[in-house]
Amino acid sequence: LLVSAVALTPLGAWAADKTVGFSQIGSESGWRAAETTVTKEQATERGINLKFADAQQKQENQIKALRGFIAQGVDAILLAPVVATGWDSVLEEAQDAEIPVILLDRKVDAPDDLYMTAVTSDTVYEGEVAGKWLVDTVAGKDCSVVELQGTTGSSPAIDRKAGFEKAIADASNIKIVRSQTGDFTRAQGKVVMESFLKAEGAENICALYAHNDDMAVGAIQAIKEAGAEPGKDILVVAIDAVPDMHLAIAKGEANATVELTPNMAGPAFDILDAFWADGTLPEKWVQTESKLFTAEDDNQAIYDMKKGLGY
Ligand code: GZL
Repeated sequence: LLVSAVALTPLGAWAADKTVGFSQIGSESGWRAAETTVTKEQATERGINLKFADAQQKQENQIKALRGFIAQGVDAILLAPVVATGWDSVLEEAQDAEIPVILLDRKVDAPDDLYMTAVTSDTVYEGEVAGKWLVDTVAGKDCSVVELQGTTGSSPAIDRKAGFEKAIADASNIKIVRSQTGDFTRAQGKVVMESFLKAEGAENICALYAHNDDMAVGAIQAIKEAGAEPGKDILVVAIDAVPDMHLAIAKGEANATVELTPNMAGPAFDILDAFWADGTLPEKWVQTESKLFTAEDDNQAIYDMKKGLGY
C-alpha cells in the first residue's frame, strides 16, 4: 500500500499543507525584494503555509525568528543568512527539533550536518566574471578600481571580492585603490562612492566594481553629481542584473552586470518535497547559474521584461 501511495502521489504534492518558516534578511536591494516575492509565489503554488520573517538585516532578528519557528514546530526552515558566522547554536536547536534547514542565496561557516543544503549561486565565480570583463575591457590600459563591498562578513561579499581579485591578479595594470562596504544598499553605495570620489578625484578613477547593482545605481548618482560620466569616464560593473541596472546599461551609464536568479526557493521546495516523499537527501550545495550581461545585450528589452517580476 505504501509503495503504491508513494508512486501515485505526484512530486509536489508532499509539500502541500506543510508549514515552512522563512527568515529573510530584509529588503536591502531589488534582488532581495524579488527573492521574497518569488518565494511567496512558489509557496502559494505548492500549497505551502509560509511563515515570513523580515530581519531588517540584523542577525539577532534572524536567530529570534528561527527560535520562533522551532517553538511553533514548523515542518522546515528557509534561512537567507545575513552573515556567515554565529549560526551554530540555533542550527543545533533546529537539528535537535528535527526540523530541516535549507540556506538560501548565502552560505554559513558551520558544520554542514547542521543544514540540509544551501541553494546559492557561485558567488566566487560572479566576482571572477566581473573581474575578467574588466581585464578584457581595459586591455592593458592602467586602471584604478574602486570597490563597493557587500555586507561585511556575508558570504557573497567575501566571495565576490575573492573572485574579482583572482581575475585581476595577473593584470598588473589594474589596481583596487579603494574598497569599502556599502552594505548592499543604494543609499550607502552613493555615500561611499562620494567619499571615493573626494579622496581620489573622479579623473583618477577608471572603474567601479560593486558587489551588487543597488550599490552601483547609488554610485552612478554620485558620479554624475561629481560631474563625471558613469559608463564612460568611470566604467561600472556589478552583479544581480536587476531591472534598473539593465536600464543604466541601456542608457550607457553602466557597462556590465552578472545575473543570478532570485528563485532559490523553487529548488528548495522541490528538495523538501522529495525529502517528505521518501527521505531523499540533496547534495550539500545546489548551485544556480550566473550569467554576464553587457551593452551588447538588448538591455532595454530585458528591463521591460523584468520590470515588475517582483523587483
Ligand atoms: C547574493 C545575495 C545578495 C545580492 C544582493 O546571493 O545574497 O544579497 O547580490 C543582496 O543584492 O543584498
